[in-house]
Amino acid sequence: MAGKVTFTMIKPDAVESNNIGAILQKINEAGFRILAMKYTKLNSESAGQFYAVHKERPFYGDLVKYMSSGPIVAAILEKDNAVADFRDLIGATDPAKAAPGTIRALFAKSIEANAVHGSDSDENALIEGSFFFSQLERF
Ligand code: IDP
Ligand code: MG
Repeated sequence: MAGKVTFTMIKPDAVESNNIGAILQKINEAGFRILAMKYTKLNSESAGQFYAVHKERPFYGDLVKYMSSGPIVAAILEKDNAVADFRDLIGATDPAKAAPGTIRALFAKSIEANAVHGSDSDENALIEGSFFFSQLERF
């Protein structure tokens, strides 16, 4: 499945603002198929684990607090060139720098509360997808 799937989360700010439906519509319109989806909540331990790669960055503590502050939607998405195309669809990390029409430009509140996550490589898409979903081979 390398190259064909990516992993996303709709983050607490976007869930709180009732933007799950609008964001999923954007994702579908861009040609992504939802292979698995879960509405759930991270506690601080699991958010810390998910973002462990950012442990040394100054915003890590705040990020863990934010990502465990409310429910999220986790999903595995399928499309050719999924990782790169999804990063294009969501836009830059900082919504002030995200291209017009991207999900972060439309829905993000701040560089931290930036509406959605998108994997940055095929390898991380598998690691992150496995964090929330078992039996990935079925996809
Ligand atoms: P990405 O989500 O665009 O891949 P990363 O650099 O991987 O961005 O950072 C992970 C998450 O950490 C971001 O989506 C955002 O929520 C948060 N973050 C990144 N940079 C900052 C920052 O400078 N201040 C506060 N939060 C940040
Ligand atoms: Mg990242």
